[in-house]
Amino acid sequence: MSRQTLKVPDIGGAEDSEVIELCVQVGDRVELEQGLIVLESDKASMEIPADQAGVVVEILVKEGDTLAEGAAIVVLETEAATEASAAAEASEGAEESVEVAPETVAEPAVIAETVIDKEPAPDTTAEVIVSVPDIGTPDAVELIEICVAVGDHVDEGDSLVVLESDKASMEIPSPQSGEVLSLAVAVGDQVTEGDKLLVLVGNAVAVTVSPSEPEPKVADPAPAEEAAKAPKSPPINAQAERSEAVPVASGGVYAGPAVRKLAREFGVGLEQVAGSGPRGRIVKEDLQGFVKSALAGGTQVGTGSAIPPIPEVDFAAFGEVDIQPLTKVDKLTAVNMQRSWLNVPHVTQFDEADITELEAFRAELKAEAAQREVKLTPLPFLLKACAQALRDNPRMNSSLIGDGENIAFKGYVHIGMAVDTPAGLVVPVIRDVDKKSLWELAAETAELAEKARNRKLRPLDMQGGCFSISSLGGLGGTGFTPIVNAPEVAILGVSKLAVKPVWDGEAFAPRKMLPLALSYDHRVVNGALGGKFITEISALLADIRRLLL
Ligand code: CAO
Repeated sequence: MSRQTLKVPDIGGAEDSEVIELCVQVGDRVELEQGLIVLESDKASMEIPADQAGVVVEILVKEGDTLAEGAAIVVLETEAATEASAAAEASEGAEESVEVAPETVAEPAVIAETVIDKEPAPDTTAEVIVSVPDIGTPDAVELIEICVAVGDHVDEGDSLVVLESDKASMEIPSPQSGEVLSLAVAVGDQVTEGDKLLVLVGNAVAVTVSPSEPEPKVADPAPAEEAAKAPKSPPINAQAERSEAVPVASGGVYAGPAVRKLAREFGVGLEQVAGSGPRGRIVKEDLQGFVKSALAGGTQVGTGSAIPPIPEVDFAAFGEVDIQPLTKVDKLTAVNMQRSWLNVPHVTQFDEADITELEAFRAELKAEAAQREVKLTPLPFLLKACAQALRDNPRMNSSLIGDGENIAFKGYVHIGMAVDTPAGLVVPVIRDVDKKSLWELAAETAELAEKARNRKLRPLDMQGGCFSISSLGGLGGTGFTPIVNAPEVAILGVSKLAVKPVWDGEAFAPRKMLPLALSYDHRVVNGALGGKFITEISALLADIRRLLL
């Protein structure tokens, strides 16, 4: 028997990280790689695993302590000073790479960036390995289509494969022209940035894809600027790799790798589980509680809460049926909608904006729009009006923080717009709407809608939204109640304008009336604010000169 003090390893420069969770107690037996504590820096939380097995005899830290590399965490009684620990001691500090079993590295925040170095090719038949480029997420995504076959000639920019993440489908273009020599992937494979896709025989430029210095990535829903601001971490050593840093809110879920692994084993989607840990972190007990209540309620794990399931019906018993698989986007939309519908107490408020003058102005701009090669629909005006109303009413531009104790007021105005595509509903986000002109917004909305329909959106294009607009005006209908795109707190639904007789004090006049429906999260927005907000939007649309005020 011997006693070993386990310390904080190299955590990639994240000094002064706070202990937010103790995962063990005195007397617990811990296995190699089992989480001891969870540390949280301002960029990420990370579970610190045991680098040897044994029984905990003393815990040297408590929640709230701030620790840096080298700080003592626990004292373990290990079974004899094993060769393994002796070897570990001997190699302490050595920066050699260690193979890590894939399941022990759950969604690492620190991933290898790839760079493409272009150099003149020594010969014209150089083999070129084409790998998955930066796809804006460290998570593995599914390869759903291979657009080329061995022997095909491709030009630079031609689509090679299509990847589908939880958020979007994206085509990966060829970095250069050449002939496809071999394929390294198959449909259904899960791939991440840097994975080899295929080999081309190039004809002009040798393109090599090589890993560069690891760089921290902050995943959804943190805004892109955050990721850009994150300091470059120094090269991590083997110990730091095993520390399994995870994004604070990877995929909108805040949980450590051990809990993620357990959730995978239970087949539970963590987005269904409420976190009771610090800052809404999902801890093991939350997951166990969720599974217990799901079982007690007679529901299948993975289908949601203890709500009675809709009965299975044999549709074929009543006539011909064609069963088609849902797309990934459809499935994700279903989860998101159900999550919002069940979590957010919705109120929907209606109004009609008199856009007679706006439509006259838009008609006047038709020739100029054609000259600029943009289509000026009512949407850019709606975006502008919403941006101003969001600026004027900060609570509409906020989100509840998972701990239920705090609310985040956003200093930026990024607005999502629902786009109907053959693959399903997607919501690309237009950044800094308040700072853009109508022409810029017209061009950008058209470009994003086009990208959405051609599956060219990147995950980042759909992140960071503060508010959403769902415009069904081009399609018709007199009104609908949109579902809030949580954690946003409100969404504006727009229906088709209709010419209606409106009393002007002396007579009825024909006016172009635009039906608006504002749904909001009643935990954050009360009826008075909802009313004020939609009235302001109507007023801005009725007299767009007010957008200048
Ligand atoms: N009333 C009357 N006409 C309208 C209108 C309105 N409220 N809004 C747009 N139109 C007109 C446009 O001016 C355009 O007319 P012209 O072709 O004569 O110029 C036509 O309808 C088609 O517009 P559009 O749809 O091409 O462009 P848009 O800027 O209005 O909208 C986009 C772009 C991407 C939002 C839209 O195409 C779309 O996908 N909407 C669906 C959103 C959706 O699915 N929401 C549901 C989400 S919840 O299930």
